[in-house]
Amino acid sequence: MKFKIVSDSTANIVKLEKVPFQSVPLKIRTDSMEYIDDENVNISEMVEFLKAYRGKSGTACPAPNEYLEAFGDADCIFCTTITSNLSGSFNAARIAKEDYENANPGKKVFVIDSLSAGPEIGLIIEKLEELITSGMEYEDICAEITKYCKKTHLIFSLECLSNLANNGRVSHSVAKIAGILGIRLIGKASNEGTLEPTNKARGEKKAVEVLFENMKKLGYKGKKAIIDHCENMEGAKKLKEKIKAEFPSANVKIGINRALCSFYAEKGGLLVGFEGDSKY
Ligand code: X90
Repeated sequence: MKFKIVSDSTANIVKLEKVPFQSVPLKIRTDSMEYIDDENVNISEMVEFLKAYRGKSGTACPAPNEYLEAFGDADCIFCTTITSNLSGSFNAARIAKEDYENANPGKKVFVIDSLSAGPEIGLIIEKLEELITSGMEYEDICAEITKYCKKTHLIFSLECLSNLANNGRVSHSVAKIAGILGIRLIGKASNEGTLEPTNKARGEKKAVEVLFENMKKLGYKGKKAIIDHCENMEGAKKLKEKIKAEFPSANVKIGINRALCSFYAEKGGLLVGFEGDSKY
């Protein structure tokens, strides 16, 4: 059995150690530039360019044939996508699954709508890697990962929501909250896979406190967490220290937002995926 994990690039994962993996890039477009969200994009340069840029910009999800190509010739594929509520990526992956299974009888693709973005998808992918490596059967992995997805959460702190608002992913009134200098909008991925504001915080220190409080409200008790930042290593480190101070044995990793998540989370943005209580 040849297993493969495929994800769109919103997972912020470029490679995996133990299982064949392929990231399918989304694209970021301005009037003059196109950034393909793969391992070659210079993210700091892109973020700097976008900060100064005043024209129109947007993003595009992969087409079904890009997913098909990524599936390659594997027998059992697990494919994760950003929330279907904010992007067409899941739909494209679902079409690719139909085509792949029709063209290759006996082969299977399990598509997972993460109802989230960034490091929560990262957690799901790392769990899939663990389950596949343990030698579990395809059907059992499908059942296990479905259970796991109920316990993972995403919260975030954003300094600027201009790109989210300009591309219709949040209302302009929500975006305005974070428009004031020094104010961060804290929120979470709702169970429906939308962006749900929960708090406002003034300054990084306060933002980190609120993030940690919110993690605990969602049932975080020192298990696995991934903090993906956009040009904000300081904030990510502060949050990690806070978690470790209360849960010394917690497995907390810091990563970076790749191009798509950086476009929307913008400079200073922190996305935190973690294991907590069951969502429903
Ligand atoms: O199809 C496309 O063009 C991609 C559109 C993606 C839009 C949303 C990206 C969000 C990235 C920002 C904060 C976390 C929000 C999570 C809500 C579920 C990350």
